[in-house]
Amino acid sequence: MVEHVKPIQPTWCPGCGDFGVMAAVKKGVLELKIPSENLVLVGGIGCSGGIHNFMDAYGFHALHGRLLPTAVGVKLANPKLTVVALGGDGDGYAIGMGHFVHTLKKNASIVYVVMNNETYGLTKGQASPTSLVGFEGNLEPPVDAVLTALSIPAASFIARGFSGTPKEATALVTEALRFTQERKGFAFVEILSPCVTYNDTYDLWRERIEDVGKRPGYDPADRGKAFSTVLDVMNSGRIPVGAIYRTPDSQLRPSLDKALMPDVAAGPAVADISLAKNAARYEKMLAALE
Ligand SMILES: Cc1ncc(C[n+]2csc(CCOP(=O)(O)OP(=O)(O)O)c2C)c(N)n1
Ligand code: SF4
Ligand SMILES: [Mg+2]
Repeated sequence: MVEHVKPIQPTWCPGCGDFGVMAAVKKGVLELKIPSENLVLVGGIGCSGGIHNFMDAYGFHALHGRLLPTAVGVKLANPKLTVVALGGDGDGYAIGMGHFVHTLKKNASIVYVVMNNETYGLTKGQASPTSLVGFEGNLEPPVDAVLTALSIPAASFIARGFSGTPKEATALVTEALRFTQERKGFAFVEILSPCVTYNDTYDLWRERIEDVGKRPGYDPADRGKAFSTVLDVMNSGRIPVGAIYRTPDSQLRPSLDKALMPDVAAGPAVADISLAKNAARYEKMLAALE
């Protein structure tokens, strides 16, 4: 018998930005009518990474920084599934940074949502790779994951939203979900998601965000222009948000899942591995070992 486990109430602090991120993901899922049995959420370790417990979908709580290889594995096992990896800035850009870069390069059709609060929320507010100089004694200027993603030629959808502007964040997540449903490749959406307990940045971010799409002549299909505009916005002391880059359809290379499994229904997880169906193949494999 299959047991249906109901989502639990979120355990986040009241006002945590992650509520806005979850609302954006839920709205995107509802808009695209993705049935819960076809949706897999892979959470990282951190306050943010618990999100899969609060939604009606399959969930996997990965090791710290290892949610991306797990999510790619799920997609390759059954490409019919919509796979969304969700974690924090500490999980994704510190211990998980190597996986982040290589997952951008691999380009499997999964969504990656990073809830960036510029701190390690779960472990009580230490500096993370995105913390500003001076935060909790931090001496190092922050990394910018959007610039990192733009520098990787295979990265095909790159966006940044803010949980304080829910309509825009929802539109970005929905576009990312649609992008991966069409098997176009990896969709990366960082959402600025304030930690009201250890780094309350709501007012600062509300004042500082700038939608790159509103700059005259901005073209999200032009990677070079996207890079220089993002830098320009950052150099003016603002935070670039919006649909920053998407590879035009004419330039898309096949995603990893499409290249390996053109037939979406033929994933190894749904293959018939019964003895009756495969005896001849198994015998051939055994003979090859002799
Ligand atoms: C291998 C390993 N190292 C360290 C930790 C301790 N740890 C738990 S959560 C976390 C960071 C969480 O920060 P972030 O990913 O930004 O998530 P947030 O809580 O801010 O949402 C760390 C370092 C761990 N659980 N596992
Ligand atoms: S500690 Fe911060 S990140 Fe964690 S639930 Fe509370 S507000 Fe959110
Ligand atoms: Mg964090």
